[in-house]
Amino acid sequence: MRTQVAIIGAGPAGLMLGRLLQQAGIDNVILERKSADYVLSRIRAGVLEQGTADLLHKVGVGERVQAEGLPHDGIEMCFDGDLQRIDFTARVGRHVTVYGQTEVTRDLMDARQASGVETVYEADDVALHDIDSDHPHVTWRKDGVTQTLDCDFIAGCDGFHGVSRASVPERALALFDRHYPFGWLGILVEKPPVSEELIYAHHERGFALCSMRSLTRSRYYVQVPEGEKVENWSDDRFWDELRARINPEAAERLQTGPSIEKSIAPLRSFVAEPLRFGSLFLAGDAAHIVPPTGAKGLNLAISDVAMLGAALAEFYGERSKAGLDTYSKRALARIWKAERFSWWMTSLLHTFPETGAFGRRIQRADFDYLCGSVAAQTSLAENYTGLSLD
Ligand code: RFL
Ligand code: PHB
Repeated sequence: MRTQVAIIGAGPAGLMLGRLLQQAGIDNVILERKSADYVLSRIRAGVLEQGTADLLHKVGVGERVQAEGLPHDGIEMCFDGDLQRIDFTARVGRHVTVYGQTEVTRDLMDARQASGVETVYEADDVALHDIDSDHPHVTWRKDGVTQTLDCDFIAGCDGFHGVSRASVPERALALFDRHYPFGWLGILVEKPPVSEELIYAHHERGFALCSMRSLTRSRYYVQVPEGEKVENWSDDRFWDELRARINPEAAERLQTGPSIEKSIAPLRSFVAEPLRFGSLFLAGDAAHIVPPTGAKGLNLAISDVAMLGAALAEFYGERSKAGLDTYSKRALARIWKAERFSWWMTSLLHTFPETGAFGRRIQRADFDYLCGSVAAQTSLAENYTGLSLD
């Protein structure tokens, strides 16, 4: 088998890149380790930057996000019960859209299937070969049979635990990593959200987030210590903890019910540099991880492939390597800004076992500064709604 671009991974990065390439007339095949149903069952991100929603429209899959996505003009920040709204529209004239990652993935998968472009699901033992040459190839096993795909380029869109980054020789990558000593326990519940907008709450008991998937389905998170087990959290314990951490008016309004999903996600910051090794390009979680506090992971995956897709289109359309040669540098410049913002939101809103009373006073000062400064609110709004691609 032969294609122009082999894409590893059918998450949002791989599927969006596939769509962009298809629209530019570039042949591509996606190889995904899991089944389509499994990919769609992962509950993850919920907030789309304006640029992400715009790109869904641009590539012709914007119908559902337009009809079902919830435009949000701001967020509520809460510190020990005190509330401050950050008004995105007033500060930067932009908004975000609440629309689940699962739905983004479904829209892209449906469009891909309808257009007949090849995706191989349940591809076992995907392996990358000759990535330091102009003639790489990929092998995998399906139903016990080994298959080979020759290509010009490989796009590693296979997430943090994928095979692509692991195929680059160790000496060729610099890794930057920050570990946080806590995770997020999240639940999904078939109840209307507690508030029209998301509430990000700092409390001495720990961080809490009130989010949503629709007007009838809510997503809530609480910070839990590293190593905590989901089995230790009955629904009742979760609701009591959430109520204790958010502002009293919201706690009073909160509608609880049986959880339909409950899981713990670890938090980390991570960047691998550079994003190119020979004919392999890394994009999305394969190259970087942000803690979810800034709602940036999915959006960064999409902005990476927007740049990579344009660079590949330039290569095939104009025979220019300029975009491919600068992809890593351009994407990393934006990635590090999102890393900084996600780290800052995490630092402001979580309790850190080691920082003590001084650290808490600094966090309070950071929150008070945000409340009193239009410049600080503008900075938050600019980053949260998404920086431009350049
Ligand atoms: P994905 O989504 O992990 O997709 C990678 C795909 O590659 C496949 N794969 C392989 N395929 C073939 N061979 C192999 N060897 C393979 N190894 C892996 C996998 O099965 C998978 O299908 O990466 P991608 O496309 O880069 O997308 C990144 C996003 O999924 C991620 O950044 C976000 O979910 C992060 N995130 C959030 N991002 C936001 O922008 N806004 C949010 O509100 C937000 N909330 C979150 C989040 C992530 C969370 N968790 C669980 C980590 C909330 C949570 C709780
Ligand atoms: C979510 O709804 O899952 C969500 C929203 C905002 C975040 C993280 C996760 O910052």
